[in-house]
Amino acid sequence: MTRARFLRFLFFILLLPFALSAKALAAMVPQVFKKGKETRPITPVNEFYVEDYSGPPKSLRQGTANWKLNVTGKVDNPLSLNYQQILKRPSVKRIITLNCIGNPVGGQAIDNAEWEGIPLKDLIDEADPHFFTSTMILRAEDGYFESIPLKKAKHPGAILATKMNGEPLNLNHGFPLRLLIPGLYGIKQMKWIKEIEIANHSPKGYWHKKGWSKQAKVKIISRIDSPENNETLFTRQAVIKGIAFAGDRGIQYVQVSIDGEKTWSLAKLEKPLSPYSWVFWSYPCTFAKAGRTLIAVRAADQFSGIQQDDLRDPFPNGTSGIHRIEVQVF
Ligand SMILES: Nc1nc2c(c(=O)[nH]1)N[C@H]1C(S)=C(S)[C@@H](COP(=O)(O)O)O[C@H]1N2
Ligand SMILES: [Mo]
Repeated sequence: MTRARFLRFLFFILLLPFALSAKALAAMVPQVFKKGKETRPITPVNEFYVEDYSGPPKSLRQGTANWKLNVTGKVDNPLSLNYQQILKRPSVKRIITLNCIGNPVGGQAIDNAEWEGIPLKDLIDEADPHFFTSTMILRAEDGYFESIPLKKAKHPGAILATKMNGEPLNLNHGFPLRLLIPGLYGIKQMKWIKEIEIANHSPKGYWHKKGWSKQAKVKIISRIDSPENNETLFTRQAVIKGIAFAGDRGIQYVQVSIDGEKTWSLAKLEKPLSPYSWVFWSYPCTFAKAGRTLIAVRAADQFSGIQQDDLRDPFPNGTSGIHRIEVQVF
């Protein structure tokens, strides 16, 4: 071994325990709920996964009397809006799928809802940011903080939502106001938001400080929902079904393999509910023989090509690992 290689090796060994403990510190544990066998296009509010680092803030349990949304920092026209003023502004509806960056391959920490609220762009335009500004620093009532490039405020899907599936937001999902920006993982979709500071520096967010991605751009995912892993199928004919999602980049096609990934076939896609929604796919097939059968799925978006199976660990950037299941065919 050369000296340089030995030093690199030593460096790696010495850092290993730190890397492992950093990972433990960074544990992100979404709460998921039992669902029916069929995944529904719009997830009912009470089945929608919940994740936050310390629960809903107590201050909001009493209502919004002490709550305001402030747009501050390098702007010509700082804003301070109470709940009633927010409700009076023109609103839009957006169907947006939310996906936790910690969601494992085949995991359930991804759901879809129709959100209603005010376009983020309108609010930021009204505040009138100074010319050389680059960032929105976000702060929430529970102490959560994040930063997001200011250009994301121009995203046509970005809204500050007051409603979820036609009902006022509940406390778990961010009442009175939460942010949604298509294309980014859940860590950026701030609940209980109270301040947007326009700045030209970008401090680390809560999860970024613990080693998770700064950008949090969603990767392509696809999931098999039916049949289930280890299910026994009593006929050779089956319809394999599931979802695929690529943030705001649109799913172009989905492929299924039933022969241990030797060959792939195109699945049928349903029309997505919006440009920012998951897509339902199905693949009717006949299994060649009885016995243990491997099923896998992969998807492609409109821009970056086919889903890659290289990194299956969600930490630190989220995973696009291929979902594989095994069934017993009779
Ligand atoms: N204020 C605040 N917003 C937050 C969080 C948080 O801990 N505090 N967690 C984020 C994470 S990691 C995810 S995945 C989504 C989950 O949103 P949901 O609970 O509505 O599904 O909220 C995000 N917004
Ligand atoms: Mo998350």
